[in-house]
Amino acid sequence: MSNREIAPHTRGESLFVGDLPDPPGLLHAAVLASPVPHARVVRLDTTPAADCEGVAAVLTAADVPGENQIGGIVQDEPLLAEGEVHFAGQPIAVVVADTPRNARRAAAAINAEYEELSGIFDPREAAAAGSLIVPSRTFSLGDVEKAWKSCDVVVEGLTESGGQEHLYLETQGALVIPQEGNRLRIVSSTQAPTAVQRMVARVLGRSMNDIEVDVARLGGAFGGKEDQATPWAAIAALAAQILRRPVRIALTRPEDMQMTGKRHPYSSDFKIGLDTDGAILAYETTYYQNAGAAADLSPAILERSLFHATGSYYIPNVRVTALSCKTNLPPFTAFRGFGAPQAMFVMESAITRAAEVMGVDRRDIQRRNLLKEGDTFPYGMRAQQGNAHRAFDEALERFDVAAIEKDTDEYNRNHPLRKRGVAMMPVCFGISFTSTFLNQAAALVHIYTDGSISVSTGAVEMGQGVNAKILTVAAHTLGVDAGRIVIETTNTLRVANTSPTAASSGADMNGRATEIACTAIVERLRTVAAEILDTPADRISFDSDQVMVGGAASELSWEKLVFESYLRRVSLSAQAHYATPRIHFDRETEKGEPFAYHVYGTAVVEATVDCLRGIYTIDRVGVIHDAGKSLNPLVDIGQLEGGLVQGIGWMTVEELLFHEGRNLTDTLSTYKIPDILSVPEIEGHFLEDAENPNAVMRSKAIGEPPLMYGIGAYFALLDAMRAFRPDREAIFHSPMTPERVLMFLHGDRLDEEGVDVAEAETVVQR
Ligand code: LUZ
Ligand code: MOS
Repeated sequence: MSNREIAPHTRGESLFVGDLPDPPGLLHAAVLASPVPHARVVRLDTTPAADCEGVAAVLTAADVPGENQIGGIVQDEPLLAEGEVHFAGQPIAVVVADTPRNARRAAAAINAEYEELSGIFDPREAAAAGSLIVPSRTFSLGDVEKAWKSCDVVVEGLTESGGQEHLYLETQGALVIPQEGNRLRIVSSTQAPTAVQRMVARVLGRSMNDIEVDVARLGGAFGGKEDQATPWAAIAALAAQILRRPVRIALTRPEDMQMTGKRHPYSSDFKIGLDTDGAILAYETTYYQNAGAAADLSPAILERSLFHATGSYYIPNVRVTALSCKTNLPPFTAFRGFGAPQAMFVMESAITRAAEVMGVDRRDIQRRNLLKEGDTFPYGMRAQQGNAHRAFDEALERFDVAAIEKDTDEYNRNHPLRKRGVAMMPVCFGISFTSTFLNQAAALVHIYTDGSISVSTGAVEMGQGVNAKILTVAAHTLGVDAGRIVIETTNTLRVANTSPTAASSGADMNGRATEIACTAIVERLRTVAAEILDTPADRISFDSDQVMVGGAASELSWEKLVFESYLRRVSLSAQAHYATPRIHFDRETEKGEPFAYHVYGTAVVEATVDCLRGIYTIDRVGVIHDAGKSLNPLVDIGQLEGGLVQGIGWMTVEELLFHEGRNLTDTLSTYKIPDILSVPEIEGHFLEDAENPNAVMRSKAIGEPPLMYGIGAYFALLDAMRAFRPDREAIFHSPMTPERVLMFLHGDRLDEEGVDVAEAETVVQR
């Protein structure tokens, strides 16, 4: 949001897809989705639906004029099922009617019969059956086999991390309006306008220049609209093209929760080896990624897991393997962190287990092994800054972790039924798309003859504040008041071939493109100003709507200069393209320099567990975060807090449950996210003097990294639980719901009949 958008947003005046005025003749689409996870569709009779009130058409795969295929990385995903269904929630048919209600009623009237097939839901089972999305990949450094022999301690273990529902406020949707020549204008709630344009063209058998995609803003996305906004736009476009009428689709919350993918659940094995000083000498893991029924972005997410396998640590001998396992669940997809949170959870679990076996503080192992400048990642790149250490040590000091731990110990001694835990969570996150070609962006800047300015880029505003940041870049580069600038909608006619606004790189790359375009105009204006003021061009600069000569304001204003430039037939528009320099990666050797830079930081998380009930609070989180030279500290603190709370949710109360392939948590009464009352006291600070030479205006990307601070909540809870049950081994199975806490604390004291009353009484008396 830019400043101009905040007031209308707050007043509820900003328009989302569902709020746009109905175009004349508007129809509404609803989807028949598979109720079963794996089956042959033996009968699909749409006539009962066609006979329903208000129905304009019922469409199936047979009605797709182009390719019935929306797979991006792998061509394995039909838009509408053909013959077989592979997950519960898979779209089979589309009904278009005069009202959303009539469309949904008619969809329910379709007569479909299924011959159910056996399904696979567990990633390890899928791997054992050879059901993989793509071949497995392994990153390695040094020689783990040799290294195990020199370790004093080697421990192994297993971790599970659950999926996560995006729960963007605005559900998936699109509005498609046929234009002259049956070209289509699509307003889509997507992070990837070009992906929508490309896939719609493909499905409809059209060329991309027949399809315009426009995005004003999204009501949240979190990765859920990077790939998975596309089918809904394609479904509406299919109906609009065939019927030559405007069509809107907007999923209800339960539809969205049942039909769309979420964060990938992972099941992982780890093995870690250390010397008696706590130096990690070797680390080995296998990640079983539950990819669901189609590839979607899973291979890229798998890759990012490998890139983040060692978290914030330098480990000289590493071998990490990742398998993308095909199951009969909805295709899991991008979610803030994109595979990195899953990998970091495994790393922290391994360290925690090692600390437990060695009888040392987890924090000492963490600190001992933090990345230093020049250390090599398993993928060959070297750490460029010493900010992992700086952030960790500043967190220790600023939040006085020694005092917190002392208080915690004392609290735990004095409270038999309540225990506290403290965990530090260091984060290191690579910035850039891991697919090198996606690291490009463009901007189009117009200055109108009255001096007002219009900026278009490929960045999509989804509440993350990218427009505010681009506004800052444009105002700074042009030397004008931000009030002169409008950030336009993201539109494929103005900025083409956009990468998704994803990978935390939206402001970085589109900001750079904006800077380049503005600089080109500034250079032209400088020449005109030099002529008018009769002074060398290198003495001219622009500041606060004034032309400056040698740093002092001249009599020439921005507006006068702009109009004078127009009269002299100087172009007041510029288009610019930015491609992140230097980055490369070789998938043969699995080595390269895939990231422009890394973001670092450390959180200190404090939690209290009620050991009788299993309920808990995350009390306080202190964060030292490396934001470079923040482009907008208010936006960045907002991202830090929001990401952190989302990460805490993933690790604690957000439990995504499937039973036999059916989502049991498809409403807000069954899927819990943190509410405002459960949000901890958060104290976030940015690392000082952390200017980043590798991003726009020396800033750093912010979107995803803070989510991973939330992983600390798991380990703070675990410490509290183990203060109550020091006899039990740590478990690494997230989310740590109150039920799971209770089972850890007392589960072994229940007999088969239920509660062992004598034991329970003893527990109460303690
Ligand atoms: N999307 C993507 C992402 O296509 N590639 C990435 O590397 C990535 N990383 C984070 C979030 N989304
Ligand atoms: Mo994303 S997980 O769409 O940056």
